[in-house]
Amino acid sequence: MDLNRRGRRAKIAYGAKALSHKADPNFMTPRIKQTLFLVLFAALIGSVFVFRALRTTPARDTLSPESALERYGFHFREVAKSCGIDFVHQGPVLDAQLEHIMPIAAAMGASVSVVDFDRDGWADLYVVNSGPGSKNRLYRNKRDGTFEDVAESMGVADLNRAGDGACMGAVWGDYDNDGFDDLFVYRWGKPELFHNDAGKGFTRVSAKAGLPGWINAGCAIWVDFDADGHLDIFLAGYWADDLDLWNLKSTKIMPESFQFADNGGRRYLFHNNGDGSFEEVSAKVGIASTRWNLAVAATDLRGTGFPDLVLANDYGVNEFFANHGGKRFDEIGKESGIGERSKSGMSVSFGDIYNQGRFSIYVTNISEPGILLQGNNLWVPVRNRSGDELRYENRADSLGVEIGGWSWGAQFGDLNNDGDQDLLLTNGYVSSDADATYWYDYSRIAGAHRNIIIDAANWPAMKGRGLAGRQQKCLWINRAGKFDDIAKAVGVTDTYDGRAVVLVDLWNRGVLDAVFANQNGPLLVYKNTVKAENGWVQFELEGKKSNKNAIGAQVKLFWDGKVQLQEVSGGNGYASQNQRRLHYGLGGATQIDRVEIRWPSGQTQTITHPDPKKLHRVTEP
Ligand SMILES: [Ca+2]
Ligand SMILES: [Ca+2]
Ligand SMILES: [Ca+2]
Ligand SMILES: [Ca+2]
Repeated sequence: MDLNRRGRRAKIAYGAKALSHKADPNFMTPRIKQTLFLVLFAALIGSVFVFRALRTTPARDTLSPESALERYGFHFREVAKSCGIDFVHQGPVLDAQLEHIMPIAAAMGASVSVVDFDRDGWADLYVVNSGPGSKNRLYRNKRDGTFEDVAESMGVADLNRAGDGACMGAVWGDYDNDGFDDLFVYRWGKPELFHNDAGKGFTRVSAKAGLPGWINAGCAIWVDFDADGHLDIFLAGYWADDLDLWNLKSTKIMPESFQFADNGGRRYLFHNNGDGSFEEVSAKVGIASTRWNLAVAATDLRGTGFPDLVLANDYGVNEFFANHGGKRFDEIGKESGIGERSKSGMSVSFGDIYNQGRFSIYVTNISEPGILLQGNNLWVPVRNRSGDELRYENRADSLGVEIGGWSWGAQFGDLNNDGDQDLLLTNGYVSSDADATYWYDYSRIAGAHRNIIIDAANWPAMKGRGLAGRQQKCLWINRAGKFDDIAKAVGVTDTYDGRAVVLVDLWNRGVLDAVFANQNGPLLVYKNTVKAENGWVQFELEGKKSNKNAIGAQVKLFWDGKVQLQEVSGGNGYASQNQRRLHYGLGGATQIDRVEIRWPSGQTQTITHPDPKKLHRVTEP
């Protein structure tokens, strides 16, 4: 609305300027030509691709750790090397017919997920690689501030062999409820399930599970969609299913449109039969879509007791699959307000940003100053509407979390333990040393006819140029529902091409540390220091009737006149999985009124006055 108006004004202004040159036969200088193309690009891509004066709040200048601690209550220090982590991601190398656009065709694969695979109470990290023959890492937490890679000896390293595809991400879930988290790895290629053998090794069980031979996956999560106590897998495709990206029969593999592409990969819902096998039931429950998917997250948004699915799609609108009793799903993106506009969705996360016991939804997109402004979305539930009347409105602009560059993964978490959920975002597409950028050519192809766009052979060669690279990450601190980007001030200063970000208390200190996975870049570990006066409390849940991981449990903390809702998650953001342990900041409060847990089984439990500054392990009654 407001955004469109401004956009139209900007376009008209550009148009008038160009027309005034009409008498001059040489007016089409390369610069004007480029500008015209970019305007055309915006017009063709539709209302959400608009020009307007940027109203960003630039990241504050850097501060000393002491000043940051004083002013904001926390600061980060990047410590990957000193804690023994030297991982550098290698991107996929696809069919040579894509060589001219390889940096953007193969721009994904950096992923990180948190697990305590050996159940020693200390968080470990699993990181996937994507280059031919490259190795994944499983970093075991040695409890002394360092990590060691045990992927090779555990049998989960060598997962990028020729013929198997390239890893895109991994999520952990205890599918057989034996107490140890099992590993699901998804690729542009063969999906794999590994059984965790009591933390001592892993056994590949993909064949027994009945997984398909090939899926060009964009994302996957663990979710118990029918609340039967067994974790199911939801997985969505990016590229079309029949493509082998290493042996292309045709180059007509690209999206058919930058706005409404429907020629991507299909969705899969693997129902866990409880005996180690899975049945694919997407058609049976009414989930059918072939949009180019990049992210999904599940939670019960409608208060039915069953988890709904929110999907962020590239080259199109987002989807909201409403879960009806674990038996049927309806796509209500448009009705709910989150599927109205086509953008380039890349991450989904849920956060109770106002401490009112309800989730808002954050989905990231693309914003490039002066060229393309989609803006990220923060969908806040409209007051007093729930169930089938549930509606969301996008408040990203007014709350200050709209502009985040070429955005990828984003996570909510209370980074300074003041009781308000903050938001951490990673970004950047393709960095290069070249002065020239690919934006002009990118806009030309984006504005072209379907038959042109769809054929990779028509995409202009990148020739070493970058596209929206070297971007400063965003860390928005939440002050009573208003967000302020202080990333640089608190020490988050890298400009790698970020993809995934996770939040995890790596050293059991009662704070959330952050780990970033970067495309063709190093894994970064940002260690958090929070001022001691701010309290916190953590909960680790174990289901009995519910799935053992308690994925899907909703937990409300009541304290200091506030309530904060969090949920145990089986994967969210982009290609990532946070710790399942729930972490709440308490600010200056020294007492907690109560905690209300709604287990995935539907059972509710209340704990009164749990001690602050403590991790509580809670088993389902
Ligand atoms: Ca561990
Ligand atoms: Ca298990
Ligand atoms: Ca299930
Ligand atoms: Ca906070």
